[in-house]
Amino acid sequence: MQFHSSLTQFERLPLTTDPTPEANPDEVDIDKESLDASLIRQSAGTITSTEGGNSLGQRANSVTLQKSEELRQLMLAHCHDRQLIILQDFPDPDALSSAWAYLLIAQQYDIKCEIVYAGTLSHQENIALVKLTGLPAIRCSLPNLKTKDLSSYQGYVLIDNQGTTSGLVPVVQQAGIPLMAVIDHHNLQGDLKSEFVDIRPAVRATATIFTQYLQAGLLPLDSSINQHVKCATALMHGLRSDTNLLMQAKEEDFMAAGYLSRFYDAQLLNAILQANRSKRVMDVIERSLKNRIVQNNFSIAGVGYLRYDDRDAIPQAADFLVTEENVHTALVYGIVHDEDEELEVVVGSLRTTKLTLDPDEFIKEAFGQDSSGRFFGGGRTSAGGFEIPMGFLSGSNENSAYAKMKWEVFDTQIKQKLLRLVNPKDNPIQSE
Ligand SMILES: [Mn+2]
Repeated sequence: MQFHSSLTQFERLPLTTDPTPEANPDEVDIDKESLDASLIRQSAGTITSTEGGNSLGQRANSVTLQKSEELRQLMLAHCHDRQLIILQDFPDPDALSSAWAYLLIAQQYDIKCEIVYAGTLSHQENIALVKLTGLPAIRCSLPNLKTKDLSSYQGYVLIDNQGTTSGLVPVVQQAGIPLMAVIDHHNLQGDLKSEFVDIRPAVRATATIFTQYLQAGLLPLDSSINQHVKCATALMHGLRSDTNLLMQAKEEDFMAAGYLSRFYDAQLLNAILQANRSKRVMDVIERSLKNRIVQNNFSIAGVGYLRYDDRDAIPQAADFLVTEENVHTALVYGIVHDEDEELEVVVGSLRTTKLTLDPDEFIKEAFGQDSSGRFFGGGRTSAGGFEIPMGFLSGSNENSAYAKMKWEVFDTQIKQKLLRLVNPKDNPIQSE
């Protein structure tokens, strides 16, 4: 059973309002340059760029029109279906808002969607986002999913993930529910058999892709409809948080933000961003500061044990540590304990401002794969994460000597694996 995913969520807002500005590394161009734009328009049928096609880059525009039309066809073919939209176990604003946009598009075709995730919303801003906008995402733990009548769903959809970060996916697969659509901007994680695929690693946020769908006419936003305003606000939040407050945004993301700016509610967004950190999250950040070691511009900190609900403190601590002078990469990790299931997992986050460091490569290289060939983690531009299940060693922490010893073993092992890459003298695997 793979309750915990091999990747963790990567999308976080920085702790300070002063993140290091950075340019973007070269990336794979997946646009279909060779496609004749006029042909695409022709095949696009009823899809028209209602909001000024010349405002988007030509190539981006043609990919958008083609994908929007494909998605429209998919929805037409599945009218009246019930679908599960599965998010990563710990969904972020990009995933949540994009899923909501999918749900609203699908509603027009009488497709009933349920947005589910297995873990928790542990970031204070995510909780605020869901509460303040009424975003219809539901926690569905693994045991919960097993009690559901899965045969009533005709398909499932993966948004802002490719199934590798959700514990729910194996269960849904086992139940024989077909994969309808995958819409994501992370690097391709493996073979996917899906009716519709739109994976664009060059785009900074899945919210950008969805905004383009809306703009292409899949759901024209209307500022007199409250739900549209709230969804636009959520998408704006998702887009901003995945682009480091637009600092890593590219033209397409800015275009999308520009479009959303006509509909979103700035006050509502402000209220979401005002959400405060809990004391426990602050304590984890404090531990990361105390425990950090800095070597070769890498800041590495183990923070010990955390409750499941505070898991998000780890990426927030990494966001903070990477802001230190002379640090380009921060790695923070801890043992997350799930009281309900007596499960423990080592969770870690990486943040980098170093253009030549690929978080996906770095984490895969550092921690390798489990016995079934699954990587313990991966990443996208400037951020990455990992999860290492502790299996048999989980629990029994009431014996404090044992708990302490267990932490020390994991702490030492993780540091060893990281320092192997951080100190190129010891090992020639370079990040340049
Ligand atoms: Mn994302």
